[in-house]
Amino acid sequence: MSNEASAAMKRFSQYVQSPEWFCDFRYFDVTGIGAEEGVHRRDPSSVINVGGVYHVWYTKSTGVAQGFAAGDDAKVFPWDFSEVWHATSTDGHAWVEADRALGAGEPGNYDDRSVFTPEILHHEGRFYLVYQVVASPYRLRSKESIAIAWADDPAGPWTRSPEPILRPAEGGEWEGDEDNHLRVVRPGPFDSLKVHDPLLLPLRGRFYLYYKGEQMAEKFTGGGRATRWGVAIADSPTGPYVRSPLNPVTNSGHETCLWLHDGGVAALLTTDGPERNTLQFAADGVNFEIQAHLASPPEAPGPFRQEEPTRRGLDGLRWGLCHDVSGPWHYIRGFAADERRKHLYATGNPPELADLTSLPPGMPWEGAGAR
Ligand code: AAL
Repeated sequence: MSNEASAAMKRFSQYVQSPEWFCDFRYFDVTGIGAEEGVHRRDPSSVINVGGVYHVWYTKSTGVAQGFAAGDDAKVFPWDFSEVWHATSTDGHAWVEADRALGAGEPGNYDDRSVFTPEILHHEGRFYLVYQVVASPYRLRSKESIAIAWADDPAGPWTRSPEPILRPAEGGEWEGDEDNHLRVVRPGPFDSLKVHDPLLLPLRGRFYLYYKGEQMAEKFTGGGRATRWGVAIADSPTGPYVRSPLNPVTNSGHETCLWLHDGGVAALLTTDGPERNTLQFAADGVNFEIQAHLASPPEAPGPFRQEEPTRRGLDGLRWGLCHDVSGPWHYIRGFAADERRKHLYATGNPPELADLTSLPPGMPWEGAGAR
């Protein structure tokens, strides 16, 4: 690149130029865990296939969230007083809400208020749920942690870790005693208030627990809330987990979405930060680079997870579940990566979406509910 090139073209020469990672998205309604008056269903896990049946886990709660001003007994967020539920499907479209995987813990326990935002790992015949926990009372300054439960069957029974496997980082100091999460003497590390959105992947014989960090006195940046992702690594799924010295490993992103890809880890970052709405790849699981910018990606995506690490950029993001929180009752819907635009340019002939991908049968790609 000549020195006379513009700043934009110099930068462009450093981007991955392959269309492999580029796509648009389409959305479709699902039944069984879709919109329902009076119920919030949100933050679906990745979808896994066990013996020909799809499984998903998600946050479920009932009732209107009233906010922190309503007092210690009130439901403060839609994910307050939540449980982790499990649904199954044979076509990815019609789901059956099968069972409650986890309710809140016994009074006085680390998880006695709410358990929510689960992710699943099926590894060597065992199922692991990682999820968020909060203890009562739920206040603005409440710290939120990550716990794990394991079972030999997707329907449970689940055994919980006696303690959280990751707690917020030490080092912050509140200013005064008022319950104000924006007033600090020192904010501490990027994950000093909450560790959220856990996602567990087995990589190179170890276990990588990705999570979103929220800081005490969280800032708002040019790209939204200053949320970033960290990773903590262990030799066994249940820990002990040690944070990477390179944390945070992203400068952006909200709900985590990652999968094993080509010896490393691929990630879809959405919602917050200067690199929101990008697909990224880290050959070592830690040093992520942007591969593509995407328009209108799914919110809180839980893609269908292939059994083996994927080889092509989008194979970990073919279809999945996500949530819609635009109305009073949060609900789960489906998404699919749509590659027709680049095929149109390559061939002059746009194929049907279903011809491009290994999508499960029976989805209403062109019918009512697909947008
Ligand atoms: C989400 C996630 C976490 C937060 C809340 C519920 O989408 O980032 O789960 O705690 O919002």
